[in-house]
Amino acid sequence: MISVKITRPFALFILTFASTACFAHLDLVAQEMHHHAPAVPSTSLTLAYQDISITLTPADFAALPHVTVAVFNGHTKANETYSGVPLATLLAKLGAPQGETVRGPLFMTGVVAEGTDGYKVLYSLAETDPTIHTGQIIVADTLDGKPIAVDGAFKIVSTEDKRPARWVRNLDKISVITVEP
Ligand SMILES: Nc1nc2c(c(=O)[nH]1)N[C@H]1C(S)=C(S)[C@@H](COP(=O)(O)O)O[C@H]1N2
Ligand SMILES: [Mo]
Repeated sequence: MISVKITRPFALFILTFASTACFAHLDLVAQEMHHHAPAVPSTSLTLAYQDISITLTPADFAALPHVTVAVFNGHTKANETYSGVPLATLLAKLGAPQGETVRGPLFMTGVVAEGTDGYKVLYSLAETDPTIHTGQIIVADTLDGKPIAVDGAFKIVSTEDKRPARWVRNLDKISVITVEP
């Protein structure tokens, strides 16, 4: 007969660990599923790079040159037309590296887009740069000609994403970061 003796502290440790892992998983499921949990509408957009930070109001933002993109939302299965400002234009205001200056270690630069609910996604600087990557990434302030409204003043939209998981609603912060492997 093989008998395995588990001491009480060890059993407690296993229990704690297992339940933490389990709840961490549920948290991920919740993030993925409850897309329209009560959200705080974004009312401004802060752009940050190194020690530079710029905050734009919806009025400041509306005054910038806009582009329009037509996308298929793979989640709602609807065609959508967004109008907004290319992310590259916003990053240029911060003096973030772009174009031919993006070389070597600068390819380890990321762009984090965050919503008022704390939902965050990572784009790479290279994919935001039209001289490097195809497709468009814009910060939209209108959807089908109307303010985004229930999803806040701003939403980031990427034309190359089939599933809109990186289309952060209630967008209120964009940070340029160096990714450390
Ligand atoms: N702020 C915020 N944006 C978010 C999410 C979120 O939880 N919070 N979920 C993402 C996911 S996983 C999807 S599929 C889409 C769904 O948004 P839609 O129903 O408006 O298309 O929003 C994305 N943007
Ligand atoms: Mo999703």
